[in-house]
Amino acid sequence: MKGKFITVEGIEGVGKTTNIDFIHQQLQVAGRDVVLTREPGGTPLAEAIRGLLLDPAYTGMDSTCELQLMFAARAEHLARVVWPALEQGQWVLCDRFTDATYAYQGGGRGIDSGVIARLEELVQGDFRPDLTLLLDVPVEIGLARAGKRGALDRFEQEKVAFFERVRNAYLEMAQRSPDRYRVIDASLPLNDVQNQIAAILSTY
Ligand code: Z5A
Repeated sequence: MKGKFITVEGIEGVGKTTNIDFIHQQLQVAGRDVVLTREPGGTPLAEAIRGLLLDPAYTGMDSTCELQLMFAARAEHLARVVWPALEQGQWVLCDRFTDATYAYQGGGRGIDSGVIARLEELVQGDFRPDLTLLLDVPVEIGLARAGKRGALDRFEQEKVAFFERVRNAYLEMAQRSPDRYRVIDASLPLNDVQNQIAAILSTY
């Protein structure tokens, strides 16, 4: 692929939405032609699947159903948005990707990582992000920030212990893949968080 694939990850309320426009802007200033997208979602069909996944009406959804919906949305997103953009030399900045599946469906729901790896192989082969920015905060800070936003989606209704497992899964992935991951202390004031991001992007 000619372009670069950058993903942004983290637990609930960590500040991805707040920072992704900043990251987008930094990349554009550096002269990159950037496609900004998200998972689950990014195409009309994948956004419809996102609607099912987040809808509190489906609280208690079977976890393997949830896993397969994540990968169904991802297959569509990769085929229609991500791979064509990268082939044309554009950079793709994606709000969450497969690491979120390992963190939420693996760490959070307890699905065996070998099962996730088989779907990963089916849907994306050996395609992986070039760079992953992990915004990290203690769970209580993330949930306190997210709690100010009003109605909770299906994931946001989970308990603290779920998000602790998700956070630990992310930190373990970051430890295992130091070349791809950069961990950002997102508990700091926004300006300090964005200074960390800018420093990372300036060396990339
Ligand atoms: N999911 C999954 O399970 N498996 C998968 O494979 C994938 C996803 C791809 C939707 O994701 C759900 O899908 C997600 C995991 C699951 N569910 N959860 N949890 P999402 O990314 O769309 O949803 P989200 O994690 O809830 O993201 P969000 O709602 O966009 O939150 P955020 O982006 O991390 O936070 P924010 O809205 O930018 O910030 C929250 C508040 O904190 C806001 O008021 C900010 O002004 C404030 N904030 C941000 N930074 C700071 C700092 N530094 N200081 C003080 N206050 C701050």
